[in-house]
Amino acid sequence: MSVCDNYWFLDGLSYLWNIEINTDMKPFLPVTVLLVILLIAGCKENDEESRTDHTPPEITILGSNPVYTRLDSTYVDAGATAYDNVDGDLTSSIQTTNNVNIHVEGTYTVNYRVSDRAGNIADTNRVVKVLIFK
Ligand SMILES: [Ca+2]
Repeated sequence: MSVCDNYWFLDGLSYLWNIEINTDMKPFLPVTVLLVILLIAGCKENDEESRTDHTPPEITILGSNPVYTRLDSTYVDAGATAYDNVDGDLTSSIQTTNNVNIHVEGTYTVNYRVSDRAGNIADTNRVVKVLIFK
């Protein structure tokens, strides 16, 4: 019985190729199956490793916290960095929510949120106070 049957159609002409496993190669089949099983087992081990990570990333807020800024000035957030015990540098994955309205006096928060591959979430805020300086 053939293991692989490949049909190739080229330029309107059909060519039929029957590739059968040579009887000389049959002893290697169990080895191939074993290698595939080992590969799958290896992938599962990696999954287990990421599932045992229960430590959330650490977010470091850059610059001042809180920040005091003048009404109607320009607020440029200094950002944050994130580092995880397993995934390493996650700074580029930080989701920043910045609702500072520089034209309305008040206290605002800039939120930084990041998750590692295992799903542990880190969440931290910077306080921004928009003030009228007299
Ligand atoms: Ca982690």
